[in-house]
Amino acid sequence: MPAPVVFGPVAFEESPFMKACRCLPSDTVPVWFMRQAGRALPEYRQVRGEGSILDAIAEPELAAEITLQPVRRYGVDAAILFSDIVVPLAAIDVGVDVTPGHGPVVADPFRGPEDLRRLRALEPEEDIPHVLETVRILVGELSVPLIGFAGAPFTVASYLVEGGPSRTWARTKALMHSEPGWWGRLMDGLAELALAFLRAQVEAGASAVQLFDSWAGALSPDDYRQHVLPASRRVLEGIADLGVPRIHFGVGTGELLTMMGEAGADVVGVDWRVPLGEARRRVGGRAVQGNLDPVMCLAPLEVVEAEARRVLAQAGGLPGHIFNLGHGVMPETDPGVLTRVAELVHAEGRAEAAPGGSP
Ligand code: 1CP
Repeated sequence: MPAPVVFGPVAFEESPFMKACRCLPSDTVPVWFMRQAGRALPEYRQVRGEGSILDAIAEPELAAEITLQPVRRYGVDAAILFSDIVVPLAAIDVGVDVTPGHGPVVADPFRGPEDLRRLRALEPEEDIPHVLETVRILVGELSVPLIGFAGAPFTVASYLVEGGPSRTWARTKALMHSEPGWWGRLMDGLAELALAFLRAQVEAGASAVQLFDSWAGALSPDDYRQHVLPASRRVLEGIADLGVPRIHFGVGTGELLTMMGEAGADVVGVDWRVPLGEARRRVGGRAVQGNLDPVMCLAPLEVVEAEARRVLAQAGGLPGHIFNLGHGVMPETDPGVLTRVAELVHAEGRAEAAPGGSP
C-alpha cells in the first residue's frame, strides 16, 4: 500500500531544514535567505505593482506566488511567508501603513497609557483570513517547509512608539525607563498579538516559525533581560505545545544570544558580527542560523564564495546549522549570486554527528 500523503507540520520532518532545527545530522546543510522574496528579484518587481506591501499581502494568490518565487529561483530549503511584522497591527486597526522604500509608519504614535486601548486581541479567522488562506495555498504547493513569522514585542513596539523606522530608538528606550509600568503592559499586549499570529500560521500549516527581534541589539543586556525577555518568552513558550521549531533572530545581538536562546528558541539567528563557533558556545545545545554578511553578496563572486566557505568552516561541520545571511537580502543583490551561494552550501556543507555523540 502506498504511504499516505501527509500535509502540514509533520510532512517535512525528514527535510534538511527541519533536521538542522532539531540538531540532527543530515546529508546537506540547509540554506534560505532572510528577505529572500522582494526587490532583488525581477519576477517580484513584475508582479508586485505600486503601493503598500499590505495590499499585496491581502491577496492570497499573489502573496503565495511571491513566497514561491525565491524557492524556484534559488533552490532554498525553506520558504518564508510573504507578510510583514506589522500585519497584525494593521489588522486590529492600530493605524499603520508600510511606505515603499521606507518601512512601517504609524500615523498617530503611542505616547501614553491611553494608547494601550488601541490594542485588542487578534481573532485570526476574522482579522487575517487572507494570511491564513495564503498559508493554506502554500502548504498544497510547496516541496519545502514554510516558515511563518512575527515581530517580537520590542521590535514592534519600537515602530509604535517612534512612529516609523529609527536608528537610535531613543523614545522607545526612554519610555522603557521612565514608564516601566505601561511599557510592561505594552509588551504584554504585543506578546499576545504575536502569539495569536504565530499560532494561527502554524495551525494553517506552517512548519516552523521565526520571531524577529530585529532591533533588540540596541539594548544593553540588563535592559533586555528586565524589559524585553519576559515578553519574548511568553510568545516562544506560548507555542511550545505546537512542536514546531522556533527561530529567534535579531541584529547586533552578540551579547544577547544566550538570553535569546533561553527565551525559548530552538534555533538562534546570528548576524555577521559573531563567528558561528562562538555563537554555538553562547547558545548551548541549540541550533544556529546565519551568518553571511548580506553586503558581501555585492562583492565579486570569488569573494562571496570565500566568505560562504568561511561561514561553513566556522559552523564546524556539525549538525544544527542553517545557512542564512546575517540580515535580509539587500535589494541591489544580483540574484545569480544567491543561487551560487545556495549551490555551494549544498555541495560543500557538512552536518555530520560529532564522533561520540551530539555537538
Ligand atoms: O513594499 C515593499 O516591497 C517594501 C519592502 C518590504 C518587504 C519585501 C517590506 C517593508 N516588508 C517586506 C516583507 C517582509 N517583511 C518579509 C517577507 C519577505 C521575505 O523574507 O521573503 C519579512 C520576513 C519581513 C519582516 C520585517 N518587516 C522585519 C523583520 C526582518 C528584518 O529585516 O529585520 C522588519 C523590521 C520589518 C519592517 C519593515 N517592513 C518593510 C521595511 C522596509 C521594514 C524595515 C524598516 C526599518 O528599517 O525599520
